[in-house]
Amino acid sequence: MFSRYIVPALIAAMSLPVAAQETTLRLVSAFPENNIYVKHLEKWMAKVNAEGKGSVQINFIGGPKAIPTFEVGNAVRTGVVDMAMSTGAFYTNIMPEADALKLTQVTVQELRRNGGLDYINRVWNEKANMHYLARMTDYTPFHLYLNKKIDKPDLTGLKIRITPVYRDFFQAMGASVMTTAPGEVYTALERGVVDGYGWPIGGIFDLNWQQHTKFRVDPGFYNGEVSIIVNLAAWKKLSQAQRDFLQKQGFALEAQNEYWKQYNDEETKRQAQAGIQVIKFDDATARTYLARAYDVGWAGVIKASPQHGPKLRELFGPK
Ligand code: 173
Repeated sequence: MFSRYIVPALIAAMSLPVAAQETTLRLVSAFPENNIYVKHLEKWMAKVNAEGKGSVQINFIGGPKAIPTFEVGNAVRTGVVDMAMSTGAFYTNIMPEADALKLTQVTVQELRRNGGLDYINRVWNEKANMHYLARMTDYTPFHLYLNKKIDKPDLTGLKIRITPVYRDFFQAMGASVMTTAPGEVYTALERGVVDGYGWPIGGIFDLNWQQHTKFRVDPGFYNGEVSIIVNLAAWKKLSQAQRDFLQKQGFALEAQNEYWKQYNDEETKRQAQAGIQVIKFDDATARTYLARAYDVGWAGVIKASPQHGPKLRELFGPK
């Protein structure tokens, strides 16, 4: 009689203090809400919240209307939010090294094997107060999109919308440049404030840029990086079990990166169907174009970070 009721109750009571509480982390996106990366992220968050009941939950606050694109890095650094989906180019105001992530020529899985991700995390911890949880894009080149025709890699007289991703490369080709968040590209194109823009191969339809895009320049260059970053204090405050859970979810997100190959193929076709013409350089010009992209890209990173740039180059380079 006695033990049947009291003992289980005692055990339950004793186990209470050691059972971790559920923690809800607030996440913002630096990309606008109708963008493909947000859609991809939403599926992931649904899975995290389903599997993380009683442990970790993610509360999606919203996109740049909640926190402007170029402020998101600072919001994560200071703990205004716990997590964000962003790209390094949006938080070079915190650490110039962030923009180097566009220069990886190996997959994130290889970076986890070769120590590249550990190195990233050391720098991100120290300089940005962030844990770099997961890279959710790979196999995603950037392109130059234009409304004026060119026949060689010379952008003299053209004004191009950029982020730090493209700055050194487009300027090296003579462009004048204007930095905007993705959310302002449509208006800049519509008003003819810019003659073109940089963006990955996929996603231009999300905000209707195809309506004001005549040409895409091939080949693409670099490797678009979108990732989940976590405020370091919020990360450390989690229990070991919660961290393990969230990191495992991060690995699962990274394991989906092959998805972008198919998506990017579809987007290439969709651009052709929308009447976007391809400006394709001959092989020799394309080779020089690409070599120049990486040369000026790395020169920019190494100039901005003589301390970490050379090591990142070693870790990010082709195998
Ligand atoms: O806004 C951008 O063009 C940009 O920097 C970027 C970076 C990664 C993925 C998509 C866009």
